[in-house]
Amino acid sequence: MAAAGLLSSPIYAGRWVRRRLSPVNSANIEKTLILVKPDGVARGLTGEVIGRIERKGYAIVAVRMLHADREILLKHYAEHEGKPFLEPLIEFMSSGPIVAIVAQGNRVIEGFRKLAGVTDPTLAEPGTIRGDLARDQGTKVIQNIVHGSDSVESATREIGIFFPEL
Ligand code: IDP
Ligand code: MG
Repeated sequence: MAAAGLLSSPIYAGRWVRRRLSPVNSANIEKTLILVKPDGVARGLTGEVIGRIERKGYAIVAVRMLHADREILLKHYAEHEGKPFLEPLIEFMSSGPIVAIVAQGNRVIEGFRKLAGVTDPTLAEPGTIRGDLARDQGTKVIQNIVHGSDSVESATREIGIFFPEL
């Protein structure tokens, strides 16, 4: 009763709403680059991925569907140069259309990686995109529905590759 009384007071409710909606530390507002990979697009999971990002509360600030070529993918996956899965990865990522998304929010880089789950879909926790929607298919490259930037530096670099106009 007392709590309801407090919340129904316009001044208190206004403060409560502001506290809940505004980030405590606005310095942590980030952008991240998310890709729905060819397996996700082919299976009609683009809406599911975007829905999960939105339901978590992050803002979608840009979306683009494209068929990525080798050149753009070599740039995007530069950190994996020399690894045995790079060639199969490039082949897989260029096998069909992908959807590139920029999401924004407080600590969105870490937050989206939590939503995605770990790289190996067999080990990804149920409740995550990879844990719920992907499985080991015995392919040379792990097909796991989504990519998400792993640091502020990667996010800036990757957004520049897929959205040079931003
Ligand atoms: P991440 O996507 O979880 O950040 P990364 O290590 O950056 O994982 O690898 C990029 C992508 O390369 C993965 O999402 C997956 O598709 C593929 N990949 C990573 N490690 C392996 C591996 O050991 N074997 C096959 N494919 C892999
Ligand atoms: Mg990565």
